[in-house]
Amino acid sequence: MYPEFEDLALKLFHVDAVKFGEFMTKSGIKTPVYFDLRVIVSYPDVMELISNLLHNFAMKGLEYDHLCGVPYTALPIATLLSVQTKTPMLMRRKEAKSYGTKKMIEGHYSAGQKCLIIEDVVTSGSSVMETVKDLRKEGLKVNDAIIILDREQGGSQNLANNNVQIKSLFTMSTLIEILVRKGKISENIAFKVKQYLNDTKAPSSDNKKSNNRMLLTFEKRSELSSNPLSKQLFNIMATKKTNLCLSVDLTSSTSILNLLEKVGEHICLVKTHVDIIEDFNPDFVAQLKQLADRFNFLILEDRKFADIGNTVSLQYQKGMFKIADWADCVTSHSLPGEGVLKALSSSCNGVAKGVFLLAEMSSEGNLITPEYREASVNMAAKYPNLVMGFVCQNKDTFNNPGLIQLTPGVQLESSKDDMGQIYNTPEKVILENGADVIVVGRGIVASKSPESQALIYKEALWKCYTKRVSGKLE
Ligand code: 5BU
Repeated sequence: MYPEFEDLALKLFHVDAVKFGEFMTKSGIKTPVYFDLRVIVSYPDVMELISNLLHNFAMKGLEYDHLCGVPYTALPIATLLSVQTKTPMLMRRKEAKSYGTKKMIEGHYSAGQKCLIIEDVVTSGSSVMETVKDLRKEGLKVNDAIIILDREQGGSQNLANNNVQIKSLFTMSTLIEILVRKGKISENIAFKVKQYLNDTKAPSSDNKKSNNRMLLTFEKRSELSSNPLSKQLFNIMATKKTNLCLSVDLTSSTSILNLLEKVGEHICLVKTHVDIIEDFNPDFVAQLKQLADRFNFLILEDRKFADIGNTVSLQYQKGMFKIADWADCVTSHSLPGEGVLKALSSSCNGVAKGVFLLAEMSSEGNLITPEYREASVNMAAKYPNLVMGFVCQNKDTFNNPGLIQLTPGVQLESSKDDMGQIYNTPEKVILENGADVIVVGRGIVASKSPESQALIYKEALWKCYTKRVSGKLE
């Protein structure tokens, strides 16, 4: 072993890029080892050592026209290597912009050129694959990835299955071996880490299909769901063959009821904003519920709760709307923290009610960040009986196939309104972005014939869903 590798292993240990003890992973599993290579940006000598080793060892013999770091941790390393080797760099956007036309890859390139991937840590290989897929979509060839650490949990095999070969500076075993030899960790710790890594192999890309919500039918997902109302909604969709949610943004109760009378058979869910109805009254609610029973759809009040728990509890149960009495489910922001979910779960008098938590919005320039989205999903995991799914725009928001992705901002053509709403097409939101239930408002409500338009949407949406679960996308 070259001494530079030992030097790097010790440096990573000393800057706490690798830690041993008892940690909790994002998915709530205990782990005896923890990597956070993000800290290396604070240590220029470590950055320099890593890029030199990648250059002198991992990149040797590979052919490439471009370098592309997997966002974010590998970006500065890719930059150093780009400058060092005078190789142009490409950058992949981590977040797809919510509207259709925005480029995913920044930089100048032509189809057919080769791109080498740079990544810090590989576990299952899925982050590398996300970047590879976007580059390949642009016609670039991607055959190799260079990695700082391979955790040996199945990632290199998964990537090889997808024609990406990896070269890593360390495998987990070599890193552990150096740290034991240099007296930094005990044999006992090394044993525990190896055992943990063996027991927690990442699912192989083949097995993963059986748990991939993009490929599972609503019938199957109903079985996998632990939330009673999600189960019910999955079953309604499967039975009625519709994943259309109508957003009835009308201001008179009669116009809402008349519209639902006409389109009730085409929808799985109706979404209301009760506070815009000028003549709201208890009789409206009674008739709405009758229609829901007759046509077999659920009622979602898009209340977007966003206050402290106590106030939310009052807004949910009291006032003139008494939402808890009639809505099967509601939408809520996660912004105030868990209190809002506590309030909504304790306000149902034992009757199963659901919440769709906002993890993203469809409007241009909204302030939700990837970190906020992730924190919302983590918060929801503590309330599995309450949270039915997320209002969001991207499939990466969550993986659990028992949860439902509700996506607004949909029309037959991609466009925008003049107040910041962004519309994507059924194909885009279902096939690429992972939408399960699709919210359509003005696309139907403002059309000359809402009844025939609802049928057109229902059929277009269902066609995309069946194509998605058939797995024949590319
Ligand atoms: P539209 O007419 O299809 O634009 O109506 C969309 C509905 O979905 C409308 O009631 C919005 O309040 C709701 N909505 C949205 O458009 N975007 C979002 O991110 C969220 C809700 Br959350």
